[in-house]
Amino acid sequence: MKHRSIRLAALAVLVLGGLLLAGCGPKTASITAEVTDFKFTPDAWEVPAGSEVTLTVTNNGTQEHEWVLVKLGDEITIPFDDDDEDKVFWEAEVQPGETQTFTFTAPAEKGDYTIVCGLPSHLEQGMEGTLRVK
Ligand SMILES: [Cu+2]
Repeated sequence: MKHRSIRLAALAVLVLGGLLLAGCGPKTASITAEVTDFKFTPDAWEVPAGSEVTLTVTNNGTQEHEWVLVKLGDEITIPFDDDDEDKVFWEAEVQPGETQTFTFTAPAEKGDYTIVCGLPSHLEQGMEGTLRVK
């Protein structure tokens, strides 16, 4: 009888511990983007701050495209060139006709982050979106 209650207590600790870990573990999010010449669909996404994000990008255009996450508070100056590279938080590139899945850690700071395609003239033609980190 005594052994049984010890075992039950141990089980309770395991279950509670598991619940606590699940509650405190890294959040995850999955988002998708279709890129074409020259637009993101959708052009707005939401992820939890600090989450592990799975991003699937399908390029249905005829050219290579990028999904560039710009650091909070930084503005890209058109055209996107070398002086904008240090404003990049994270970026993905996908060749035409391909679908690729990436993972990255969302910024810890909440806010609306700018998404652009950094290839010459693509931002000018409308390849811009917003990632809301909340
Ligand atoms: Cu592009």
